[in-house]
Amino acid sequence: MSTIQFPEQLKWGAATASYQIEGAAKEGGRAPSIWDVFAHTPGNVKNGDHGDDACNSYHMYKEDVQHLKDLGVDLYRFSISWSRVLPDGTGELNDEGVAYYRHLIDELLENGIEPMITLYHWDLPQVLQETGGWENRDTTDAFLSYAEAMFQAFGGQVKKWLTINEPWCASFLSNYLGVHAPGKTSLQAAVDVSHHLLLAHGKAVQSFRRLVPDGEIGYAPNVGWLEPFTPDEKDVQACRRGMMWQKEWFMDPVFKGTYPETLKDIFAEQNAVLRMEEGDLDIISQPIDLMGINYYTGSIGRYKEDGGMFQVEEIPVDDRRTDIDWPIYAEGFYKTLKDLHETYGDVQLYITENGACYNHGVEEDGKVHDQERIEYLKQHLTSLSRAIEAGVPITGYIVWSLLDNFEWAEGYDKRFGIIHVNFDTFERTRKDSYYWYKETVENHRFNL
Ligand code: JJW
Repeated sequence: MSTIQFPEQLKWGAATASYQIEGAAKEGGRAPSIWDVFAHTPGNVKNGDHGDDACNSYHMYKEDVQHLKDLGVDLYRFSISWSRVLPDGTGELNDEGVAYYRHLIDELLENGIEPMITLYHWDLPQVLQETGGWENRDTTDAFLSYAEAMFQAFGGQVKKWLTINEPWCASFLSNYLGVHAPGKTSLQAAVDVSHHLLLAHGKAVQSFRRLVPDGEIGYAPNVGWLEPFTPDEKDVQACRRGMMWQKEWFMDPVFKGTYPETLKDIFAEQNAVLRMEEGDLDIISQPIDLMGINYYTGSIGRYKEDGGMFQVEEIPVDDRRTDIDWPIYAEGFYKTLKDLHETYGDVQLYITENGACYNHGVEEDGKVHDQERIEYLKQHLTSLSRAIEAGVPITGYIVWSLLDNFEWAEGYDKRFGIIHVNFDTFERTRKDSYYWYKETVENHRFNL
């Protein structure tokens, strides 16, 4: 038996997002977001599921904070529902919505848990979608005013902030692949959205320096690892193109003030052009304090002539998959962290999401025996520990997710929680993985 040991100062956390857990979609003055509209349109989400009630965390946040407290984590990463605090998208704050987050933050702090706020976790106010959503450059200013209002309201108590969660999902998956809200299938729309998300990020960072001078801010891109099938240059380049889509497209502008030319050219071949204004890249490349990495999966990439825009075919490393069908590749997590450090230097990294979908239910003994999730976490935390030992500056690890929740287009069938949720009664049941994580957090180590 070997032991995996973590530094004492590594911070541990658990994460959720507003639309996935809050429910109370029509309560407290909240207005609809693009996800309310998308989920209520038949055919978009499995089983016709939607976030109207979700985990009912809006009403049960005190219980949820107790689960966090008993878990022993340092951090709780949650997101703010923009349309709950600003039902018109901009303008007048909804006091009731602001009060909900204030109570949540107070509850966390009283229990010794540090809040980490994500400003944008995909739930754009629908009213802003009606004027073009993220395709409209004006939305970046709407985001800025929302961000400023939140910095002013909570910046005194909350010192860790993330602007945008998984910008690849919010742009390409949502506007080109059509899988997430608003469900468009236009590459030009997706390219515009990706630029505007980054611009909105940059604008918020600028203003954060003024409004929360003692705080730390960053964003949370998702990265799926791809590695070449053979050392053949064709496979190597195919993987580079595939990786570029999630990695360089969303990181080069922030860390280097450029977009990757190769990708601009590929998009242009599809008649999608990157439209920018003078000075945009200066705003986007504002220095940030931390980068959040969301890692779930990795694959082998192989050159394929008719393999889509990037001429790459993704092949699973082996046949191990989670219940959402994503290949398991823990080695890719280590390689991702090493690679990001080598490419972008010494930016402080938080793993803002990592976790696994397994759909175990509550058994007759009243427990949830999710051994597979524990194995997934062990493998990925082993990679994390190796990356730390190799000198990658990693400050925190935040598991996705505290609770089973509304898994977007997959609905409630796909469970990522370390706590089981019964979506009829909202009853929470701590899974075996909860107890395993608790012990790991407590001891800063686990046994393989
Ligand atoms: C890709 C589907 C091909 C969330 C994807 C679908 C294939 C046409 C999990 N991270 O719930 C990526 N998540 O809210 C944020 N991350 O393609 C948090 N990425 O389409 C978690 C889904 C995802 C995806 C889901």
